[in-house]
Amino acid sequence: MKNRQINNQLFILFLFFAARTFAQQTSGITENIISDDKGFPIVSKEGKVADLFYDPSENVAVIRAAKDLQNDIHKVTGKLPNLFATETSGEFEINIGTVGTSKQIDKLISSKKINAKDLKGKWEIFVITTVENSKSKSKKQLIIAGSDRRGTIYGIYELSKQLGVSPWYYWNDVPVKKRSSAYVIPGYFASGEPKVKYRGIFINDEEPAFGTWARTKFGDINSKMYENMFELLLRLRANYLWPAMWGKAFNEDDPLNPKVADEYGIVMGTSHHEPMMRAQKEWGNHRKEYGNGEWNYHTNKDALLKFWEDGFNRNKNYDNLVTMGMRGDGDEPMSDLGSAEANFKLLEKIMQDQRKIIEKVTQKPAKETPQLWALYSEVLDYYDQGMKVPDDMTILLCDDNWGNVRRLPYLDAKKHLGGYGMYYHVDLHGAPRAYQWLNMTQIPHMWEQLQLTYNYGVDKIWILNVGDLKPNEYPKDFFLNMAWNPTSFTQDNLENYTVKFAEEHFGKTNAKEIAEIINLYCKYNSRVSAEMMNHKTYNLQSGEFLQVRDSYLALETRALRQFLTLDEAYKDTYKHIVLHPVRAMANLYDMYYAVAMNHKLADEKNLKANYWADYADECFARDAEYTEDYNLNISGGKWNHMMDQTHIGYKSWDEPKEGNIKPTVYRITPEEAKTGGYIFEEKNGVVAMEAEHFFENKNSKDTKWTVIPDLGRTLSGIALMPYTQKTEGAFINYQFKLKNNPTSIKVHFFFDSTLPFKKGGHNIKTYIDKNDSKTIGINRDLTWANNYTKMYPAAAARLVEKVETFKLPTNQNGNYTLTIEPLDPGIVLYKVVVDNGGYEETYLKMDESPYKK
Ligand code: REL
Repeated sequence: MKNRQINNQLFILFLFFAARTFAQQTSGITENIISDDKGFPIVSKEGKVADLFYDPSENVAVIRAAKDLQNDIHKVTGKLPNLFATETSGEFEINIGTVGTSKQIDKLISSKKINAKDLKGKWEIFVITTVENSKSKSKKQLIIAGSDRRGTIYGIYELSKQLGVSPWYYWNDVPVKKRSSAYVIPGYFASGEPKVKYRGIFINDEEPAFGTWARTKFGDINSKMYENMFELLLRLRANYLWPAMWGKAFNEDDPLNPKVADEYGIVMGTSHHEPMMRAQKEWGNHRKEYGNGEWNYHTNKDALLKFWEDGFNRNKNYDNLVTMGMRGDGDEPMSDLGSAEANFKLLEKIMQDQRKIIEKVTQKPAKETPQLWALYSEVLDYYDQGMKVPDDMTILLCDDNWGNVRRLPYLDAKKHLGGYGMYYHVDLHGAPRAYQWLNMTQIPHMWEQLQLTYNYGVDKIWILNVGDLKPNEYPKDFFLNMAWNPTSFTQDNLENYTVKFAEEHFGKTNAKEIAEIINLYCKYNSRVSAEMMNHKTYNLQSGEFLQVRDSYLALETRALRQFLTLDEAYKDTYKHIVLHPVRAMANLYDMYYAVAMNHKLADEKNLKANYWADYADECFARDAEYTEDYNLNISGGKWNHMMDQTHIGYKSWDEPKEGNIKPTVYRITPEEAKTGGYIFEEKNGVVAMEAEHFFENKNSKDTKWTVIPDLGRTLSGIALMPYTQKTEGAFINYQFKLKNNPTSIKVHFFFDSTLPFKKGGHNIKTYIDKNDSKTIGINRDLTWANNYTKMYPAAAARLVEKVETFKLPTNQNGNYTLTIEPLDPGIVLYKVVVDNGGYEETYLKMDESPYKK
């Protein structure tokens, strides 16, 4: 008996540790807990649906989220469960509740069916488990229990997500994954505490895109709109928001805003430079009521204190994380008091006074209201110079607006009690150039900087400037996932994260390819932002520009190929988060490449400049079409205006006010056009010259040197035409510069595989600077007698190569002219490569070397 007891105890201990291990594994990226047929039936195979219930005294935010679960089960399975504010008589029940509020959950803790340690006194933790019903052993309950209201809500949304409702269902129109039955696998699933306490976003730089979208869809950036945003935050296990503030006042524009935020359970703040829960715009709105003074603590202290007190008083009953301190009006530095010390002493005083207001309004010590002080821009200097911050206040460190953290706590210094936060950007309206159009951030960089951030003890607040939110869905998702559990991400599992993100949106089949496309476009975009790029960004001459443009076009092809075969249901979502960003940016690369080609060819007075001018114009027009397609066609126009951001033609940090500016291109008239004049330079031991890029040529009496565009493996061919006329007196030459003065040089000539249609074949005379003249037969041996060894191979290669070594004249300072005289008509020259030691066998016969004209 005794032994049995010990065994039982050991077994319970084992279960406990198994559960703990699971808890650790499941924090961050969670395991699958849903099955089609095993465990607790949310909807059974027979079509029976479990009831949902919560305690009548449960927090309104939990009740609201429980209603979402009710709807989500319906959306997924087609069965609408009952939702009761009391225990039901149903056979299977889903019991939703918060420790300390729900009597049922508290009982389960007392009866040790839920481990108290997993929930009590914890921040935003949840447990999902199945237990037997207390009233009848044949009845089962699925428990979603939270340590606090958000813990319970996160548990609810975890179940929703696992059932098949993506957190992004509204914002990315992700289709619900339908199933006829859904069971929760038996087990004890605990989320673990989030490693960062406040995790949130800042809607910023929201005009014209986000703002116009919201006004068109909801009438304003109002509580109807925010409901969707709050829900998204909760579904992504975030808890904190800095609302849009460009000429906007969250608490006044729609007085329901803060109330609704609270009904969702969101902690509200204001941006880094808007203290005491008041938007900067409110100062503009109410200045007169406060005596019409300045935004200056020196000259207008009493009015400002009153202004702040009124604002704080208005919001006192909600869950706030209060921005403290003060900057100049409109996110400017405060006026300089002459010395750094005087500046920060004033700031210290301002914060003390603000804290007095908090104490007066809340009737509690200031430390009981969460506060932050943001070290944005010049404010970091005050901190570095030793400004004193109250112990309980969180110091919000910042990045440089581009995703590089500016300052971290010193590892060996005494830890500031209020802890540290990080304000991070994936969007900027600022210097050196705004980036606001598409996502320009790559996850590996974000991870690298954020793991650094976390490892230096920054874990109280992580807040991300997401701009308009919409084109930044992916980095936002990553940021919030990482904020929940930074250490669950390593350099080796970042790719898995993207696959999971893709899977959540599009299902398993397409996920890997989508993840690769997303990662590649982020990588390409993080090289240079759309707004920063122009026709000079990449090196045209070296082939770099062609390479990056072609890579982007190849990526677009991959995205389009996938789009075409994708299930219809996913097409809108795919357009939002894959196809639009890829094709719009590929088009920009294509456009700037065309502009670069146009400028170069126009400079050379090459008529082909006109082709590239038209090409660039078409790309510009296509950009507008893509924008329109996104705005008007995705999900029936649901996202109208979300792509309104200007992104072409920036001349300073700020966007051109007249909208996208078409890049300047030049057109050449036939009268202006000039050919020849190319002088090549050696690069990597070779001088490779396309045949049409000659220095000089001379026609024979009745022929003309004629370029046959696109003939051959690379650029074109050049020949004396017509072929029926004699070639006497004609020549073409190539000028080049070698880095040294070799005594002899090898030259590779590449011709079209013309057969010896006239007896004796086709021949050229060739020499360098009138020295060492050679006569080369191009095709004499391409005869039937050699059909398998020479004729067919040349025909299949569509190329004839001849190699000749020339003695070089001395005293040339490296400058040479290679001349070719065709001795017969019908010879097409493709390319000439001078080998000064660097020739390599490549199929396209070496990239063209740099030249001047
Ligand atoms: O990106 C930032 O953090 C700031 O430039 C903005 O917060 C800024 O305050 C601006 O939107 C308006 O003032």
